[in-house]
Amino acid sequence: MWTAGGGNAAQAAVTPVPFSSVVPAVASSTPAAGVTYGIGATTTIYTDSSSTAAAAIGGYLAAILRGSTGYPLPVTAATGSAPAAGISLLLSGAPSSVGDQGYQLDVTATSVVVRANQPAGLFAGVQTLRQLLPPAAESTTVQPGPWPVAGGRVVDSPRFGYRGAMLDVARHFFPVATVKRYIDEIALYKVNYLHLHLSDDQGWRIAVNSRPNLAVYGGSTAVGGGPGGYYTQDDYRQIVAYAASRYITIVPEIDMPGHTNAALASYAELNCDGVAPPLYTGTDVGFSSLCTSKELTYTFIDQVVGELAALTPGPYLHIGGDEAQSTQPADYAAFINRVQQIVAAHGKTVVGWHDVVNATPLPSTVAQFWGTTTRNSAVSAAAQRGTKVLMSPANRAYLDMKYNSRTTLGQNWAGVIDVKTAYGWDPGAYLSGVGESSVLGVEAPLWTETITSLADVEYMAFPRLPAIAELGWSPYATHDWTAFKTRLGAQGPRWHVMGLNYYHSTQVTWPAGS
Ligand code: TNX
Repeated sequence: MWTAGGGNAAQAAVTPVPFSSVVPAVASSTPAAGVTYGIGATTTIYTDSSSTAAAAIGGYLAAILRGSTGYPLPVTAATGSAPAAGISLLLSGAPSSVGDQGYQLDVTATSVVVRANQPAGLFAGVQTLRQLLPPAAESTTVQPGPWPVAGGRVVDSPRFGYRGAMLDVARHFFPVATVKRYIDEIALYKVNYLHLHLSDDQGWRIAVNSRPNLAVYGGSTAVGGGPGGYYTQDDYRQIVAYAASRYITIVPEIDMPGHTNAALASYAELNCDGVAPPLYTGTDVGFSSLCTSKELTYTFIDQVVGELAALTPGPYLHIGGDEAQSTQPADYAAFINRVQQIVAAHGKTVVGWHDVVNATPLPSTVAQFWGTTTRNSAVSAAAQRGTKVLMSPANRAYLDMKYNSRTTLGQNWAGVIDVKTAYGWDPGAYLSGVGESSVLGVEAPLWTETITSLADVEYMAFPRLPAIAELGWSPYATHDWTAFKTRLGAQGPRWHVMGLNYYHSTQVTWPAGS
């Protein structure tokens, strides 16, 4: 038990959160028994004087903690490399082994020091620090405290470079504020990519200046016939910038050649017969296709990809490619091959659902595995030839699957997925013939045929998203369901404070207050 000293008379004894409670599990840690740092009214946040990014991360941390502690928490440039008393965020002195995304955290009785080689690592270290504080630290109103942080050292870095979430904004549209909130929620678990499924049969959600009908008409409805919506390019830039401030890269997806009814309805000339179909608000898949034999189709794709690439600072552009059941296999392969060239010409790396391995993937093309088996000969053959695979097995990582038969939201075509199932697999050894070195990372997709609100998104993502995030970040040596269900449960009181609408899975050990 620890009681904060000086300056705050009304402090109750509070046991600091142990390093073993952090999600994703940290790669290594050495607790210092009996040592505790306490954030207090005079705490200062020092940031590396050479880095505006470090200053921004300090400002981000201060903004979170000012609300709950009520302390001023000034953010100021660190002088020299020796850590002052207080909290320091430094881009020096981290072991090179933590790479670009990892960090070292040292907590003594007088200081908290996060060291990293790159700002992304500092940001990750700050997420760990947040989780080491009591859940009340996430409150937006002033709480009594105290604000202890357990003493010792954490040295932490990710297993995989890509840890993603996907949000389908096509089946139902979600406003910018919802996407920003989801970004904040996934950042806490060191997720560093957010894939946005921007188009599908039921809606086109991004303004394309050269093709205005796509958003204005193609975006005018949704599954079930709602009003739909779309992001203006300014909206989209805001999302990209907000994500970047949380060290999350947006991966935009335009799904093609299937899943394109909204586009086909918006421009008649995209159809082989020149006739635009009506808008579609059902949930069938596999009925639509761009006209792969028309030259105009590729001009269209070049315009769309060109505008999207210009809005995308990140390396990846996702071309979908799934469930193209209305496109002949030879036409599909030729189409995907040509679209890969278009994406490359706009300076981006292609990601496609794993169906794209049926074409000829460029050496850089990433295949996103969404199958429900642990054997896929086309994907493993591609991996043998060098294709990198992003792991999203639908019966493990799909956040739109029901938790169990009583879950009212979601689907069950890939099975029901409670937390133990979501957690219980090894991305580096899951797919036969696709070894760790072929795996780029993991992604948890949330399809939204049945999902219509932020509350729904949260309910399906939590607590499974943190489970997938841990598979992506933590060394497999830390994998342990018994430890995980307690570590994950400790997030419950935090989500409660954040007003996050999570599913209270009976598989998880939730403490009081969650
Ligand atoms: C399959 S997964 C789809 C999506 C659906 C999803 C629903 C994939 C690449 N395609 O079009 O939304 O199932 O779970």
